[in-house]
Amino acid sequence: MGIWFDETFKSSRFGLKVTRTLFSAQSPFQKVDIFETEELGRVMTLDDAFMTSEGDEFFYHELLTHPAMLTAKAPERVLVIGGGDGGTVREVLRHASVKKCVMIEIDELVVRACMEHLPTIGTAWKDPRLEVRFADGVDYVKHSDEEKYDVVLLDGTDPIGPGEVLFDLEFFRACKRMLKPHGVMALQSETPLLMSEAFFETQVKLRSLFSKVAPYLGPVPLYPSGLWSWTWCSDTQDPFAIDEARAKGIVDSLRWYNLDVHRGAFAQPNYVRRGIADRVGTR
Ligand code: SPD
Repeated sequence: MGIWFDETFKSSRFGLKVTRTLFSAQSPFQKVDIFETEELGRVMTLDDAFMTSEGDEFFYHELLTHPAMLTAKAPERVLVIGGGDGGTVREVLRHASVKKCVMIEIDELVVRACMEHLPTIGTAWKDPRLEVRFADGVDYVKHSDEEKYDVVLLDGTDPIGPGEVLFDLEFFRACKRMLKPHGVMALQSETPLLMSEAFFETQVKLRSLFSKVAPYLGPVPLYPSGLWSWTWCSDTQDPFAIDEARAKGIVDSLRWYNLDVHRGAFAQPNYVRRGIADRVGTR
């Protein structure tokens, strides 16, 4: 039988056969584990929930990053909240327009463990445009008086326990405060299937802050249900107005994202469309 690691989420369970434990420790914030698995290579869990795997991380990180980056106006300054495995900043730094990427991660142990054990995910740690700070992202966006950002990406954990604050209206308002007027924000917004209330409530909150809010969907086989969502927000930009010239320079190096995938991801399935309309009315 061997050893299995299962994530139990509500009354669902997804498991992977583990061949080796590479890292296991308790940080001041959470339990951090990194395993070797047969199917998806190295996998990180936080508090026993799957966060990323070598085998499927490209779905998540490419979809969190490129829709926002390619619909913002040649972004130079990018803020990433969370993202301790380094996958999101790796995708941000593919964009030649970026001069500065600040990543605010609360848990230094996660970054140190990922640097050592997940080097295929965090391939951009040494990029001179990247500044990693170990600090509370909520506190940063609420109180920082630093220069604003063209793109803000929220790569947090689930809205359960300590991660709940990352889905608060006041947190989203503070993130918007850190955006330039033409900025674009994107965040992971959970599974619209098994976490439908969190997904729909997030849509409602964001609609009270931004004039354009567009959820988009994609697969993340590692996460509960396998169907994941991200949400794109801006006051001025258009989620379908992709800067194709800039996209050309990067899509060949990607595994999931391309312009057709972008357009398809933003197509709204009926139950998502109805769920939003029921809560906020049609727009
Ligand atoms: N259910 C897991 C949701 C986790 C979202 N963040 C993952 C971090 C990957 N960089």
